[in-house]
Amino acid sequence: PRLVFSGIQPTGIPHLGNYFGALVNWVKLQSTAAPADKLFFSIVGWHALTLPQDPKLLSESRTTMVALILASGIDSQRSIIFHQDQVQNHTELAWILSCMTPIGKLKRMTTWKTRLAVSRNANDESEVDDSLLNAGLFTYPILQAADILAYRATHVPVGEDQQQHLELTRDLAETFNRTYPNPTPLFQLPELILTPSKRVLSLRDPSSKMSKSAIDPNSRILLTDSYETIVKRIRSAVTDSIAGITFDPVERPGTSNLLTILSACTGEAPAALAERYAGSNHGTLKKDVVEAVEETLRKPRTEFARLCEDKTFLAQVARDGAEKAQEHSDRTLKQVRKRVGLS
Ligand code: AQP
Repeated sequence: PRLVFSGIQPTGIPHLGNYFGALVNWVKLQSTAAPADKLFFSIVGWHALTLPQDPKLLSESRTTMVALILASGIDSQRSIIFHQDQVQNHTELAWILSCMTPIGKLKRMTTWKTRLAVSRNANDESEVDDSLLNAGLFTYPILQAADILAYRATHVPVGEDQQQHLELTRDLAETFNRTYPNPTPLFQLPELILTPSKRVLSLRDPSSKMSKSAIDPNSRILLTDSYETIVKRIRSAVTDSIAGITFDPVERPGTSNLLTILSACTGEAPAALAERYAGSNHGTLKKDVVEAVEETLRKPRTEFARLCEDKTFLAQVARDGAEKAQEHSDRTLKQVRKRVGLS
């Protein structure tokens, strides 16, 4: 049987990128899972702390995320939805793994290199200065490895940006198995399930991805946005002044992003859509994107509003999830402690 593990940060309402890049795939995995398969979907609060968070907003986002995962179609009877921060095994395993992780490996993580580049530009210094970045930003890939390995997950659905972190996870699993081989290797190497959908880009700056934490709210469409907001944000999406529609992510990232979104909503390939819209203008394309997005989000939005009325149920889902996650990860940690000599 497969054990699927994936996570999402409680850093705000998910946008179309999170929806197509993560949530929709989780629902697909849930519907195609064999009866013996287990699915764990974690709201990773500790990861959220790598960037400054307003405590009140973070606390609200944690609850909201439970509702949004359910509203997207995850069934709490079938899958385990839980808060990472309610299961201490993650941090304990992360510490043990961090004592086996060469610093050089962490320095090679593209996510870390990007952070460095961003901070360097902000300070306008030629030398890379990491002295002000927090250590959590540097070591969080180890916490991610612990999230996965604590459940001995066999399959991890993630986007391309996370591929390198999964490699690290596999490396750490192997190192642990080699260092503590008896009686049999503890960890099976988790496999990546690469998200099939394309990365959704910012509506205001198509050179970057759509992100919860980007400053301009018009750069993204949230799962809870009203029809009016969707209209406003798609209408103001940055495109180009080239006549007609083609799918060319390099030369026409804004236009191609609209086709990517339409494709994710309708299931039709971006290239096929481009052919159909070849003679149309951006106005026509945008109008159809609005309708497709509205059609896609209507159900989760309504379901979300309904679930938010039932805080007791949401708390119950999180409590049940944490209990099951604890029980499951306890089995791994018991073994880990014994093998390293701390039991
Ligand atoms: N723009 C995107 N297109 C496709 N997939 C995306 N994901 C994120 N942005 C896009 C995928 O969503 C999952 C959960 O993401 P996360 O909340 O754990 O963190 P993130 O990747 O850092 O997403 P954000 O929106 O950019 O959050 P902030 O701004 O808080 O850092 C992941 O599987 C990710 O690939």
